[in-house]
Amino acid sequence: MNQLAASVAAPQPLSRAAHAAGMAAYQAAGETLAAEINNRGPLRLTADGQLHPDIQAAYWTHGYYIFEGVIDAEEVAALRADAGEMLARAPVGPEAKVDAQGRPALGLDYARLPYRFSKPLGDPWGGTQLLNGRHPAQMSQPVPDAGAPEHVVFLMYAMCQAMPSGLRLYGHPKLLAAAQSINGPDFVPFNDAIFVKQPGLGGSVAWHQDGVTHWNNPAWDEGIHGFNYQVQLYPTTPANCLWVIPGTHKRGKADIKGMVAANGGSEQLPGAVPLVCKAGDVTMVNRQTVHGSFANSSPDIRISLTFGFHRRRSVLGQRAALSIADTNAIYDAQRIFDRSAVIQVAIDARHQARPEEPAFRYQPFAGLEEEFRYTPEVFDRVIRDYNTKDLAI
Ligand SMILES: O=C(O)CCC(=O)C(=O)O
Repeated sequence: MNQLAASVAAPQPLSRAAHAAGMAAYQAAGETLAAEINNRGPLRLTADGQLHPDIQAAYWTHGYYIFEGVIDAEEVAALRADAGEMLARAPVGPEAKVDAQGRPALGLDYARLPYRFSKPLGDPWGGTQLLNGRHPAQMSQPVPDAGAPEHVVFLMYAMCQAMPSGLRLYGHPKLLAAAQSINGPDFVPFNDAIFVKQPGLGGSVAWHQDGVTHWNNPAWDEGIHGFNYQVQLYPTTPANCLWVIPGTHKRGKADIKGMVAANGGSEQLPGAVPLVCKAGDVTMVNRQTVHGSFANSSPDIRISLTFGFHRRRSVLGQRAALSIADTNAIYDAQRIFDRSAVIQVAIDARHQARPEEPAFRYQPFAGLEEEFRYTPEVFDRVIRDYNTKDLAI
């Protein structure tokens, strides 16, 4: 084969810089659309503690909302410090037992190891059967700059156990009030995961819808798979942030492979908007909204504390799914109660740290508050390994 034929047969893999440049026009179009929809603002509650009806309506119309300035600078600083510490104490690779300083890694004694890795700029889930096969199309995986490590931390679990500030965040009164308005006063937790998109290295999350349980349920509706918050610890940009396709939460199961094929095989799906935030902003994304994020070929870090909530009736009696599918657990009332107790303990942990802030009253634990104070004994009983009781659907 002559040299020309060889170069036609094997196109050069995309470099990090070429990937970044190739995103520019798509990012600009997404920002224009996001500005037109303008689905953002402060987290406003009514006098009786409901999420403002205008925000509820906007959320149900578009399948997402950006709450601006929810987390104050002091709390962001505490969260950054704890997340940074968690990152520093990660094992140096998926099989390693020590961190970069040679110390025993955090979480070796947790029931579920709290770290997941990706190849730099890789797509660990797209086009695989992992997580119920919900990421059907693989994203492009540019080649990182020289000197990149073999693996990078992609996800960190167990923030309520590993990060004191993470537990306090979980008890945030306004975020819980909004969860109550969307999912009802008996709302229940889902799980939590910290997405880490390191500059020039962070992997992509292929387009997907989160929910896997209720697509064929005769009682299916646009809220049946709940929603996720993402608390942003750093300003986000179109290059590193989460993207959503507004309105897709209403349309049932999306044919994502078909959408990519109809787009000429390009992952730059039309009609998507970037959720660009400042530090301390919080996004709320319906778990049925088509969403994803691209390889972080940009120079900016993103750390997003992600935690979700469901209607109780969406999880009661359901079988474990997604990252805990292999447990084959059924979510009975006891499991729901045990996992929901994390919310009540978080409320008290927050109240102890911020006594001047009105505490949220979580209806399922009304009258049980004394049993779920934040103490060392309760930490061991409720918080340690709490994520073995996640309620993924
Ligand atoms: O933040 C990201 O990049 C992905 C988040 C996501 O897919 C999710 O929360 O389900």
